[in-house]
Amino acid sequence: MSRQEKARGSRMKMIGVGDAGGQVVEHILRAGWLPGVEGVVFNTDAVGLGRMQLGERLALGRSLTRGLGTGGDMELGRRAAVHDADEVKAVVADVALVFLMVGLGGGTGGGAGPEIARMARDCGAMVLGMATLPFSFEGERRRQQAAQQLEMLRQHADAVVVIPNDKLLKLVGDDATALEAFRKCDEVMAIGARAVWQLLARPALIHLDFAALRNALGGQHGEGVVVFGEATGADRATQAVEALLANPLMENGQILGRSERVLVSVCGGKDLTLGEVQKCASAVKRIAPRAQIELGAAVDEDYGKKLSVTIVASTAVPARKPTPVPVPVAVTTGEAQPTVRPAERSAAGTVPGAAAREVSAKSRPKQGELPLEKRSSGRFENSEPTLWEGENLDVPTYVRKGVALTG
Ligand SMILES: Nc1nc2c(ncn2[C@@H]2O[C@H](COP(=O)(O)OP(=O)(O)OP(=O)(O)O)[C@@H](O)[C@H]2O)c(=O)[nH]1
Ligand SMILES: [Mg+2]
Repeated sequence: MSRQEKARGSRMKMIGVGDAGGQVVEHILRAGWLPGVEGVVFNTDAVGLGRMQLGERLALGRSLTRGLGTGGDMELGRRAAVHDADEVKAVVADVALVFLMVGLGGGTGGGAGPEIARMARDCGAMVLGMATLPFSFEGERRRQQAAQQLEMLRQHADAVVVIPNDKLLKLVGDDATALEAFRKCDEVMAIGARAVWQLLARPALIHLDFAALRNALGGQHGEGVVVFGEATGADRATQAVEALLANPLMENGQILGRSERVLVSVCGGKDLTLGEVQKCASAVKRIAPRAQIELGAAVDEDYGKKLSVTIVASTAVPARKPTPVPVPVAVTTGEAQPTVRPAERSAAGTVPGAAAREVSAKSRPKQGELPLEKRSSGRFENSEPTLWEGENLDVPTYVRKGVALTG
């Protein structure tokens, strides 16, 4: 059976690699959006893995990292995957389609992710990568590392949907917490995966085979955008498209004007008509005149009277923008604040696009030094630190979190 044939009607898995990838998989499992699709999370960081509640959780490279994560070291992440190749292959064996979720820029998702994609393809699976690019405020080194990782992921996956986190700030606004921003990233990736899954796993009204899917999502594209709109009622097709266009990520439709390829996935209940699908497709075509459009439509009985239209569009490679100045490290001179990872921040932690905003003179913390031991960034000691609201993400998680080592 060819890989293409296997992609329909056979097993699908979503695999999250690293902390961000794990969060996305957990989000999808919790929402129940991809019924029947198994979720697996690989992480070199035992603490991160322990936070996951759903799906199969597998430690990667434990003997290399002692369960402490890679601290942004992508070569260590890559070696961890190679070291545990047997475990990875056991997960991807007999799987037809793998949704591989990673947040690029760190060591595990970005380093191990492309290796896992390669192994999955070697085992005969189709691999659809869904990857985020770091926020600008995460620093130049992380950005460059993410660009390198994206190249590798594109080499090994059949197709990659790339979502730049910076774009998602439009959805949450400057006042959002880091946690809200990351949950929005999780959601956007989940919506993209669901749109593809619906076309492959649900009865098709307009069949889209994997070759067309790969055509729509693959290739050397620039940025991606995943947007979704849904509606019920008499004119639900038009209204679903209007809801989609109202999404800030659409930039009033301009993003489609710049898009080269667009996947349009229409889904509805049993009463979905070809006329409605046609209406959605024509509306997208009008706004994306230069794009090659791949259209698929599926029937999902659970939809009832609802109709949804999701687009996954990719634009040409954008020009590089100058990188903003990194957020300065500011600590209060009083009691030390507990350190938390970005994904764990509570409502008190704001999105650092936000963090770079002016802090009122009254609340501005004084610069000072905490009476802590010097934290080593290991091999990144002499390079630009990856700062997150004053926290250096290159410092191993266990050091940042003050986790005591045993054995
Ligand atoms: N969607 C999402 N993205 C996140 C989250 N946390 C971090 N990120 C993004 O993902 C990138 C990679 O970070 P992590 O996933 O924490 O890194 P990792 O893959 O676990 O790698 P190491 O921790 O360096 O071993 C970051 O630079 C952020 O841009 C999250 O909870 N959700
Ligand atoms: Mg991690």
